Amino acid sequence: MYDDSASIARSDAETRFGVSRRDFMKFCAAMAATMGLPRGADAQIAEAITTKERPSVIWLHHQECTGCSESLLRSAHPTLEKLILDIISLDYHETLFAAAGHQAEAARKAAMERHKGKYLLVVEGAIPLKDGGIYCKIGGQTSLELTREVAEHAAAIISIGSCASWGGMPSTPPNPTGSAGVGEALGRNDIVNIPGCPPNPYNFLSTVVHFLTFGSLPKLDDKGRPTFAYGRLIHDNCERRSHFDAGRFALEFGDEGHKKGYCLYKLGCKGPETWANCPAILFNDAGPGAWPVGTGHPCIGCTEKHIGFEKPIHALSSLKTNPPTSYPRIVEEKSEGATLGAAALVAGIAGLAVGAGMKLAGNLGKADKNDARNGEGEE
Ligand code: FSX
Ligand code: SF4
Ligand code: F3S
Repeated sequence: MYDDSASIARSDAETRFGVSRRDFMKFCAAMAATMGLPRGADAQIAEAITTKERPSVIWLHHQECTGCSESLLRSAHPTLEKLILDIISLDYHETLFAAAGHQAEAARKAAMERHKGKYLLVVEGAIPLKDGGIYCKIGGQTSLELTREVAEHAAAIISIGSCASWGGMPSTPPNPTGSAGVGEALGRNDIVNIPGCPPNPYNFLSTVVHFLTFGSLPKLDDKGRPTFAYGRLIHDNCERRSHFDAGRFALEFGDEGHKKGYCLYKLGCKGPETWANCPAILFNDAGPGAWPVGTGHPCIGCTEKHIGFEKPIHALSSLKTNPPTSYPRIVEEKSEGATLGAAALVAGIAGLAVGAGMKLAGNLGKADKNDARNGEGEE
């Protein structure tokens, strides 16, 4: 049960965000479950979102395709998109801003001044370092100069996408512009990296919500990635894993094994050396199997430094885990995450909560009549 303050927060949410209390609480539960937080954290999140000042976000773009912004802001459910823009105060974003030129730069400087030491800097895209950084300039400044200027008084810096995390696609060898990630470009190791090309929006959003709720960043791994999202090997959570363990592989696209949903290891799947929650939380609320391997394509390791964009797509992956001594049954079903009803029960169990959280999030914006079915099965 929720305490009184959370109840107040929930009714505030209805008037302030214009979404039903039920949808709002589902969203908060999804964030808590995605992060593997203990039961009750959803109420804390709800209270923080409704009572605290929205964090000012300054969002810079460098060498990239804008896929990170696209995947975050073009969600399947208008409710979610609306909530994102209500949770953060997006004070500067080069591709979304209606203002242009001097007006846009003035807005950035005003936000930096007003929220000095408190704003979040989000960087999308790699920073070219070669030849004085001339290969990407905004408002007369190089990417490096602009990022340094905004980073100086930021409360925290988040690199969204593999480009900003460690160079990603623009840094693919031979890397003609000397592209690097934000950490390398600024010489800092305190930056949160949310890699992926594009990254799953829930991983970014959960990080921001953690910052807003607890005033701190989530636990990070040695590559600066939140462990709640990048703490497990894709291979260990893949719905095709039983085929791998039993030695059943697709050898060519479209062959019998591929049609039967066999393991994609021999087509170059990098799941065995890539840490991410893709099979658990899926993408774009598009239903079961909505992740690269689920659609029949090998994982290219887009969240993994020195794998995605460096290792050839069809090169065999290194194996970090060994097959078990006994073979499991053949599983043909695609991953679906956990059910909504299960989410309420497992919110404190990190391993399951990730899938549960996404299932909750996936149901955002749906009519309440659908809720009766959740917990019993999937549509
Ligand atoms: Fe694109 Fe973002 Fe890839 Fe990079 O995502 S989806 S090229 S990680 O910076 O816009
Ligand atoms: Fe899944 Fe790829 Fe591992 Fe096969 S190699 S089980 S397709 S992650
Ligand atoms: Fe990327 Fe592999 Fe996930 S390609 S989206 S890390 S399944």
